[in-house]
Amino acid sequence: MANVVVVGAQWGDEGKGKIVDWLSERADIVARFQGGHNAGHTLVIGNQVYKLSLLPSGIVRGGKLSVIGNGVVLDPWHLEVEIAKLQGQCVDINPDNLLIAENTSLILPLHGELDRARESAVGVAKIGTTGRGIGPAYEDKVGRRAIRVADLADKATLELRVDRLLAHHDALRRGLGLDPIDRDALIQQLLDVAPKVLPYAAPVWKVLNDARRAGKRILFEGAQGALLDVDFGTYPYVTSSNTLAGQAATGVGLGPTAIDFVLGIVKAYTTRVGEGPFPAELNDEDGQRLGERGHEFGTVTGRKRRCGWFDAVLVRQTCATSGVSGIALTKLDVLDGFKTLKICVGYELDGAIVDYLPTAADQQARCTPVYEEMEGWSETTAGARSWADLPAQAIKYVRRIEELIQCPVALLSTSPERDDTILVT
Ligand code: 2SA
Ligand code: MG
Repeated sequence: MANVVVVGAQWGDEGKGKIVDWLSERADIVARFQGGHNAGHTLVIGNQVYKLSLLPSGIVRGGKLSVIGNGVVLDPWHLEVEIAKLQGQCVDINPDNLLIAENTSLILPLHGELDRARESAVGVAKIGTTGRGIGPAYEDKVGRRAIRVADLADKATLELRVDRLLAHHDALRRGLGLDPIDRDALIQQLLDVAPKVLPYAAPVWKVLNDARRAGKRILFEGAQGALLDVDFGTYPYVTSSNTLAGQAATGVGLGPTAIDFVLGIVKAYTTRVGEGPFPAELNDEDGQRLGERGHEFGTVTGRKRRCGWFDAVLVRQTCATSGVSGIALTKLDVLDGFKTLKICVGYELDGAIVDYLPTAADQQARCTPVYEEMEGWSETTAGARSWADLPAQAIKYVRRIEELIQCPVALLSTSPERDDTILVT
């Protein structure tokens, strides 16, 4: 398959990192198209553990071009730190294997500050963001006052852009009781960091269109998950970008015809970090056990993830909104040893059964899950490398999921190890 988009089909943390790494072997280019350093991908390669949040996963593999597309919001200081950290782990990073779109908007320190100030000001109404400035940076992009990578190359342009930006931010900061921004200091900070970013800057849209014509294979690496999409997620408890597969094209400067296959990454149960609706959430021993066995803590913030049973209603919905061609089912082994498993197959809303999550917040809050029960398995599935290694009940569980979400399972991942992956044919 030529160009594959990998997207999370739940609330993120489905295990995209490993699958992207597995697929990157078959790709020439790995591209990020949305989000920023709010993402967290853990890659285990041999005895090395790499933690990536902004850089595409392809960076740890030699001979690939990694690309940060215009749909991403980029914190240049974080970029510098992440590059240095990986270089410390002997990963080669240079302008030959990393490109950043010139029209990528920047995350500035004021964005992080604003993100955190807002979150603490609203108390219980908070979103539960990663505090990385993602939302405020996207607001400035859409508000047409962002500073973009290309602006770093010219001092006069940069000054104009900063003035435009601060006219907005200083007014906003007054309302939150924050001091105005020191204009000259910010300009100097940007000029200082510019040499760390500009060597990678390129017209990514052109590079990728040319690469496509030359028959190169592109792997699009999504961050977060479909239920955090700013349009189709559990708004307002979402991130500020489009996380659905359609964004892969716009987020790098290709058209939708560039996409050949959409792989949705789906965890065998459900987790969510941050606030917001979660119909199948478990606040009992089963939920506790899923969290412990699945090591459900955020890569970026270390926050404990909320856990629940597999919600087939939500995944059927996200497979539809992302046009998923096939799914990769991950972390099946976390379910090993449960006597009984439950799958959410519908919601009861005001006495009726609904087969999708309604948009209205009050209706979402009144949705209670309708479960189907399945017998579990006592054997271990961790590390299974073929279909034949799986207990019959586990196969039944996977097949039932396929049926319910109306989408085939293309891959099955049975441990964080790259080779513990079953290609389902
Ligand atoms: P933000 O910071 O504005 O994007 O936060 C808005 C909501 O989006 C959620 N969000 C995430 N949820 C799961 N995983 C994410 N990335 C990290 C990871 C999370 C971590 O992959 O491990 O380390 O905590 C991610 N990024 C954003 C966030 O929880 C809010 O609900
Ligand atoms: Mg993650």
